[in-house]
Amino acid sequence: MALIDLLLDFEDYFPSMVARLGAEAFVGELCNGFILLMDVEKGVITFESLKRNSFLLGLNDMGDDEFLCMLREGDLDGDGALSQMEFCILMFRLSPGLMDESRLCMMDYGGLPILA
Ligand SMILES: [Ca+2]
Repeated sequence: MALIDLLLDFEDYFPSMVARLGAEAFVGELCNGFILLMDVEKGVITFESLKRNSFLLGLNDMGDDEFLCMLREGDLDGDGALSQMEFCILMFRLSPGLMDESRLCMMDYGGLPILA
């Protein structure tokens, strides 16, 4: 599956998930996703951990290029890995319909004005 298809799937998927779970539970789901994908020793998602754990999320047909693209896209501080905050922000950014909702969530998570 190409990354763009994946993103389009997310876009369809997330708003309905938010509607079903509520925003708070949705953030919890994202955090679960992060924990599944992260490198347990480093506490962040790296290229290696993403590659190793992506099958847990059913992303096993993604290629190296797509993983790198996802990392580059989400890595806001340029350390080459995704922190929990970076991962959640990336997931929200993949779903434009959630912008208003995500701003509210981010305020609960430290008030970062990243999506403003
Ligand atoms: Ca980073």
